[in-house]
Amino acid sequence: MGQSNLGHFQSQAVPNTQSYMMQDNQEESKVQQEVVEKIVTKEVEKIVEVPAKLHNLNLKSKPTLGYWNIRGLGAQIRYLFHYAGVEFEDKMYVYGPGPDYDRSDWTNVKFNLGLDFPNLPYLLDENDGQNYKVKLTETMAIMKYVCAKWLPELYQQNAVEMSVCEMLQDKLQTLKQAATMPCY
Ligand SMILES: N[C@@H](CCC(=O)N[C@@H](CS)C(=O)NCC(=O)O)C(=O)O
Repeated sequence: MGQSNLGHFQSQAVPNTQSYMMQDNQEESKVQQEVVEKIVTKEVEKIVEVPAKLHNLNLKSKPTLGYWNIRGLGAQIRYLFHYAGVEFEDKMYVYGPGPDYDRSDWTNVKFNLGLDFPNLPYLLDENDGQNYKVKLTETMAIMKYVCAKWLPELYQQNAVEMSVCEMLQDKLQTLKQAATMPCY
């Protein structure tokens, strides 16, 4: 709780930010180059090519999905969990009735969950007994994580299939944006 998620990855892949900022330009581009190489050769390779089962992720872990007690952006993630047969905690925050629309059920905890970009929906996963190693927001990032971990056949078979998924996502997003406001 309260611990930044990015720190976990920075400590593995990115050099100390402060000393990095103090480098002169030449030194800076060398460091930058090293970071990029490290990310491209190690991190991306790991994410794109290695099956989820080999990521040392616990496929039996029980994730927590946080969202309002409505369908909204939460429904698609709930459907995905049901489709994958993954048991999850469906933490629903109460959105108060008008005219006040009290959001305090969420805002009271919003900045205490260790989320880098606190928002709803969020996903907490991979609890090691004390902390969640995975703390995500952004609906699409959450859905891709769920697929990469539990349903790799839907998303990350290879670069071509993945890019087709990305393309469809962007097209659907445009369609959805056009439909959402008129619906509300
Ligand atoms: N880009 C974000 C948007 C998330 C968002 O707008 N969440 C709304 C509900 S649909 C919210 O009430 N967030 C809580 C907050 O802003 O504190 C995503 O796709 O997940």
